[in-house]
Amino acid sequence: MSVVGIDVGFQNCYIAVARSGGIETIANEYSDRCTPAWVSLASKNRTIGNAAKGQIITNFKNTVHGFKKFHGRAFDDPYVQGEKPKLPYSLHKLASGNTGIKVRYLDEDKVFTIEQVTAMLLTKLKETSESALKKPVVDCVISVPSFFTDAERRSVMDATQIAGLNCLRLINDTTAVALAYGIYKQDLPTPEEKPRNVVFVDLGHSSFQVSISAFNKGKLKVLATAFDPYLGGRNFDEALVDNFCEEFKARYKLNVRENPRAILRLSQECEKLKKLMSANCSDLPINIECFMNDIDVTGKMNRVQFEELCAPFLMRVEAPLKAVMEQSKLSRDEIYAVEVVGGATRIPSIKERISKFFGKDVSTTLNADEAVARGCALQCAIMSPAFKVREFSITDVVPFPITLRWKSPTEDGVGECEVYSKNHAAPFSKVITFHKKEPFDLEAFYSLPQELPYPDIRIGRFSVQNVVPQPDGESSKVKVKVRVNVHGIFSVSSASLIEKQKGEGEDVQMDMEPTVQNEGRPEDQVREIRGLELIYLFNLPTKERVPGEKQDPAAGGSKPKVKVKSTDLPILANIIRQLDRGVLNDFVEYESQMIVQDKLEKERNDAKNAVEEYVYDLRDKLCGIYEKYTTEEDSNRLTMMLEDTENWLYEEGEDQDKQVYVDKLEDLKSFGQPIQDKHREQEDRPRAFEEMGKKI
Ligand code: ATP
Ligand code: K
Ligand code: MG
Repeated sequence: MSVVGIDVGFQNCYIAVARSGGIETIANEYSDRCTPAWVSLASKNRTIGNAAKGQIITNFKNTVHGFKKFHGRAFDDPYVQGEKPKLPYSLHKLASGNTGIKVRYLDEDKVFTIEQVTAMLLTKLKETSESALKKPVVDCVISVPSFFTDAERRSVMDATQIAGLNCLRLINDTTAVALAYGIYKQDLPTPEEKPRNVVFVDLGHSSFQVSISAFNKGKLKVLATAFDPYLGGRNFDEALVDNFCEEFKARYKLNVRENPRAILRLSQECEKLKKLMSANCSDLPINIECFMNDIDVTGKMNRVQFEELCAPFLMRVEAPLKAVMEQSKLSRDEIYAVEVVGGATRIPSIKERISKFFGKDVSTTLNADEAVARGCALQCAIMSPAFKVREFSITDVVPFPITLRWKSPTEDGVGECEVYSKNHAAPFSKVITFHKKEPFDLEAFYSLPQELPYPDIRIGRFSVQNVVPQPDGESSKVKVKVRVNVHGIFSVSSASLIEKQKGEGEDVQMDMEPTVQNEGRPEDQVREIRGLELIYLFNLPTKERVPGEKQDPAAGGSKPKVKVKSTDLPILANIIRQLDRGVLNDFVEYESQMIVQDKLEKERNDAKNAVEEYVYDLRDKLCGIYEKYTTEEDSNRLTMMLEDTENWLYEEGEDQDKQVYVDKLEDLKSFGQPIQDKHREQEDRPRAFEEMGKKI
């Protein structure tokens, strides 16, 4: 069983694996530990990662990047609409209203869903892991931003399924970092002592995340998270691009904005310049040859100018820091350390601002690029039976409060209950008891629209079916289990109808606010909501329950146990933005077809390259080491043949089936091999004598 952790970044992906020696970040076929989140579609195949990024200038319309935040988003979402004009490829409104990506693939216009595109990237990361581990990879843990909503998380989960991965957990970026920080620490406070509170900051290419975790030996508890989902390194690149677009317009009369290729090149150069400015205060140049209309352009900038230009973004650093501190109710002197990761925390003035806010130096003890992936791999190792890892429990938080709403005969016709408050512990199950005579719907939604990164607050509708009254015509007790699972996804996971048996006592009604118990034994609370529906809330241990495991409906209650009969009720879920399950299966199938297509295309190319290499190699040797093993006439004839083959490779042999190249190579070898054999014989002879000599 493989243990793999994947950090799927907006720009950069990293993979960490567990091997007997420990957790290791692995490199791809370019010896690069970073795989760019790029996918390029072409007429015969797809290229993904580094190779795709290389296609950006030549095949920009079909080279997709910066798509991570289209997960779970409607096409009409303001963020999607805002991104659209900046992208060199086209977005497309799917029939479901979701965001699709339109490209040319296999010489046809194709629209891929965001789940499919991320699946392509995951396929690549899966293959990279498989070649490092030399075995199939299925199980993995994948990171997502802590602010990802249900729709986004479900969409990422669908992508993992399309790619043939079994994602054991979607873990929040900063939680993965916290795990990577804490699990090796030998000096954490004991469970009885005051915890060690550490702030984790991740500023990536697209987003800014902050969390505070409290550590004790063997566990971490996330206290709070805060974020600016739209602040990242890309804002700084874009500010530079805007600046130079203006400048080049004034100085060279170039309208850069109209030329997507030029914008792409300028973006790449601006990112390089930005990185250089992190290490350098002085004026730094930007030079692009043949930028547009054969004009070479130059510009320069220094750090002070850069900070001025980016002041609006730098100003946004403080708000999430403040928010996370307020939520945690900790004072600054209760913070043990501030650990920063993510590429954009390398910008000096970002570090300065963070350090100034907390009144202490930021720590960079973790690898800024790889900590997330390492944390994911650690989580995977903990969950895997194949590895023995130090016991370490994680309690995460719910980022946005979740409310359930249902039709009710009282009040204004609706009942409502906030089932998960902000920063509620997760994963977490609750059981709610309703008194109903007929089937009913539960609408789940996010309670605070202003906190959500997009305007749609809906999560889904869950219809509890087959509810009937008691034989005496009274309402039945219906226990509904809701859950925020290990991926941070909400669902109404099960429901059961409780039938009163003879001799049952009266319900004891208690009016008590639910309190959240994160650790220790599960504890029940009962409370009355608006005088009618009785709600039981009880906490389950954070460990995922075995599916099918039945809960004792009367477990731990404060009232005497009564005989009850419980019948499972079906739940019909209608989830916002979710891919149709049938379509999802088609995508699984289609992804494997594309994998086969890529493999065939690779083999075809390899066969072609083999012909080309043979031509060059044999030609070299004919005028070198093979010279004395062939007649001049044979050699000339063969050289001619090689030249013909070379020309053929550029003309009608440019684009042939694999077999044509295989046959061609065989053909050439039938002439080359005898010469090679003669040469080897001669080479081997003296060696054989030597060997004999040694024996004698
Ligand atoms: P996200 O976390 O938003 O999904 P990501 O994980 O892909 O994105 P990272 O790899 O953490 O992002 O960071 C990439 C960003 O960091 C880019 O904007 C990159 O330009 C920036 N970056 C990397 N090195 C430096 C540096 N030395 N100075 C400034 N910025 C840098
Ligand atoms: K990353
Ligand atoms: Mg990241």
